[in-house]
Amino acid sequence: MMENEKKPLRWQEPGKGEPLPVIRVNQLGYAPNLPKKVVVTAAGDYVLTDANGAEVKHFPKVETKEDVASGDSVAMLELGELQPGKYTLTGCGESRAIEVTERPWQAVTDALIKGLYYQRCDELLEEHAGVYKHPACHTGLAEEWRKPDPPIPEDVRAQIPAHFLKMLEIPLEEPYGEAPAPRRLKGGWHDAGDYGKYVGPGAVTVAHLLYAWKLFPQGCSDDLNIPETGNGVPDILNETRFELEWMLQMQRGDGAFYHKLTSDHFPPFIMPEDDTQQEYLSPISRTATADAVAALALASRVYRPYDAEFADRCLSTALFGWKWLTEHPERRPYRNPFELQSGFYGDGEDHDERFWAACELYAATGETAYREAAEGFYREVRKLTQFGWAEVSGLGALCCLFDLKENGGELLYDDLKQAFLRRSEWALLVVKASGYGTAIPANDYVWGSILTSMSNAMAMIMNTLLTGREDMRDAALLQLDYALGLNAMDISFVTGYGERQVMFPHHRPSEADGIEAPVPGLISGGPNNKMNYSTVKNRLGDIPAAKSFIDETDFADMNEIAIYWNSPTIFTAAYFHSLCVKND
Ligand code: 9MR
Ligand code: ZN
Repeated sequence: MMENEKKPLRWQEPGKGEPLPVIRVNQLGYAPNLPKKVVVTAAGDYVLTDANGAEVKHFPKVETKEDVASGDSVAMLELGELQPGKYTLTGCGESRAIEVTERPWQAVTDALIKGLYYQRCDELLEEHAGVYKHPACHTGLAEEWRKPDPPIPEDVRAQIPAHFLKMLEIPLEEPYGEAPAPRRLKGGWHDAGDYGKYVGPGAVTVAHLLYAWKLFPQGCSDDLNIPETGNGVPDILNETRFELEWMLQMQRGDGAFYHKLTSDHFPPFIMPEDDTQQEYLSPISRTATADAVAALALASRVYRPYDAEFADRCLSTALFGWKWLTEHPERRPYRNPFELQSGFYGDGEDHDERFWAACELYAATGETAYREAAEGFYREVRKLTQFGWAEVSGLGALCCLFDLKENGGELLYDDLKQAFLRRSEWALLVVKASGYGTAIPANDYVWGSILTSMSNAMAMIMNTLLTGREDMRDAALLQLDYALGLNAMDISFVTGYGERQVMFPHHRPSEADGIEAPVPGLISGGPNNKMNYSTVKNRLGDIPAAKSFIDETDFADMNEIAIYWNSPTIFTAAYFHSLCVKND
């Protein structure tokens, strides 16, 4: 089943073309026993009718109020309990179809996981990838990057922004021993719209997937039509292992992990098999090392029932990485070589990564030394509800709250739980402050704002799992709704899904493959009004934050896709899909 038909609709720049519809919905529909929230952007009377035209619900004299992030005047309507069926909401001279089905998000949940399969650095066969097949890619031998930075001429230095100059003051990490022979690394996912592979972001993605599977196995399909389907291992674990096998190859001889494996420039918009630039193993980083340790320790637990040899390999690699970390306790952010101009993923703090790693090692081994280490780092972590590539405290919280539980003791369980619950209240407040129910503060539409929404969704789902609170669950559901169309642009951010979907993501294969529809199951980073290129400013002018978005390939800062944006969406979608399965 391929979603390769290009839909005629595409998003239009604000103020141009047809006005957007007054009624905004989750374009994939709603589940019978969960809230069904829609947003209307004009005051007036609204009527919900069923397939026979009979009135089901009347919303008289709906009043709107301003949504700060979008500048729209909006009201949110709750459609209430509805039997599966086709409905129509009518008001202000417009109608919109609304569908209620038993499993509205099954297909998109599966597609988001399958989206990672399409990111595999590998040959994609027609039987699994359909028209998106391609030959093997990035098959050359990677070299370790050992070039010292060239001196920067004074006139160039004068033009370099201060924060960048500060970064250049950090010494490059020392290489270890003799330069290793160039070697071929296999597998791993292409990170995003580029073909680089980065250990930290990969580890975070792995964790989202493994926890999604641990907490909501019923939400994760075992029939994704990937090469391993039917091998007796759940497909979400099959897909995740593809990244883990690559990560295992990213450990340096002394236990540290290379930060990334990339070429020294982003390639043009060509297919992966045509990207034959030299790939480099970058210098190591402490964040990458701790992230890999954590993900591999977690993997050792998850995969043990299926493959003890693989589990052992993950654990021994993690332990070796941890040894390096304990021998290198001083903080040092990743220092990128000046001329290795791929993604940076610089992160000034590594206590959250070390915290997460220590938690996972304690869970994997039961040894108190790891618990003590985790307790030490816990005193310094604050952002327990964040799950992105830079801030991983939330992943440590997942481990403590759902795996270690009471074994975590007073600090890592009782105290952490209270702190976590307190912090997740903030996510709920953000949702309540937003007219569209979006968990992105109006002043925080950053590069990859979808991560903020989904990170908060994860936190609110964890809250509801711990407390049973429905307000938290419902606010989390609004984030899935947001991704699938309940937003200021009436757009579904997931390629291949929804009535008006992202069609031109910043994604090299989608542009280069000659196929009209983009590769399906990939989520766009969404609106960003912080780092917009000057071309964006020229095009959009002074547009509200939640509308700082252009569905065009050029705009990496708004419309790129990334593995670690798919994965928290998978966590969220799998949770809600699992509720539908249970309700059956
Ligand atoms: O997701 C990253 C975002 O948080 C940063 O603001 C941005 C700029 O540094 O980089 C993003 O990551 C990109 C990475 O550097 C290279 N591959 C594509 C990633 C997604 O845009
Ligand atoms: Zn590749």
